[in-house]
Amino acid sequence: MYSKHLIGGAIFAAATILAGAAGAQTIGFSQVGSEGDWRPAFSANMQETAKEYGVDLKFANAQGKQEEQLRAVRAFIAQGVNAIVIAPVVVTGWDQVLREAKEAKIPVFLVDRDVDVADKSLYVTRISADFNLEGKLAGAWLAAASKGTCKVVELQGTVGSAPAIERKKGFEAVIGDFPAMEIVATQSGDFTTEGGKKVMEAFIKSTNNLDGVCASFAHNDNMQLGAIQAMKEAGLTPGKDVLMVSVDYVPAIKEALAAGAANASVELRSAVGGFIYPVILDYLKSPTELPKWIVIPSDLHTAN
Ligand code: GYE
Repeated sequence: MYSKHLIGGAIFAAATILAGAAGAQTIGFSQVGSEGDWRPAFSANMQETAKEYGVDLKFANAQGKQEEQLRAVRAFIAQGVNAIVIAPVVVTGWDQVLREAKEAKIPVFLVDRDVDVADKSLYVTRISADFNLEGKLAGAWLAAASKGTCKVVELQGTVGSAPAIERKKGFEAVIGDFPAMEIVATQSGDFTTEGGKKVMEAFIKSTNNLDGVCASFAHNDNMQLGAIQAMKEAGLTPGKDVLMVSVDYVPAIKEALAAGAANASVELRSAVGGFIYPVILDYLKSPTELPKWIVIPSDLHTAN
């Protein structure tokens, strides 16, 4: 025997599904890849929150390759999705495919990383953190922690990516004000733990065990975690011998902060579907001109 309650519930559920189906928006999301710990957390949040907003999300993982992203975006255009979301691997090479989306009248939203296009009307808006500010926060923390005297090794993110470009610029802008602060070695570790480990191993060799080096600035936590491993293997004490500052604030760096192996991390929020979907859905309901950048705040976290 069915209770009234159960039947009522079933009718409500059916109505919700129907309403959802009638109004469901299909959104194609071309994601960078699954490098590091931050990116998969961001992907998972985008997939989970899509359900909450009744979005039918077509998710494409480009495995770090721009060609894959171009293919995915063209496939979304061919499928006639309602909107396209792109987290672009690198800033260049987007003009043509964005023109194709515009011709197909499919609005494009950038998330996380940026593109470098002359015609900004090719996308509606970008919803992301301020990578330049993240670099500045890291630089300002280090200037204070080192009292303005510090030789820095830098582990850069993916070459040509917006966060690698902007975090470096922001960091340099701040330390440039301190005559006794300088970057003595810099190399890309491609935002991965393995990449960071290799780069730090090379720095350890080229600087005679980080002799005179006061800090490691990594464009993301995963590279810093790799660097921490490399330093420990070389008998060094990260967090003490060398100040460790990075970006993302993933769970593993929180552990390193608690253990004293890392000193500071700038948080890049990964649970941002709740910022992103309302912007897209409101726009689809009534398209209006939006600011070209909707900024998600960043926070600095230190060990104590
Ligand atoms: O910091 C890094 C990821 O694009 C800002 O990409 C993002 C960066 C993030 O690989 O961990």
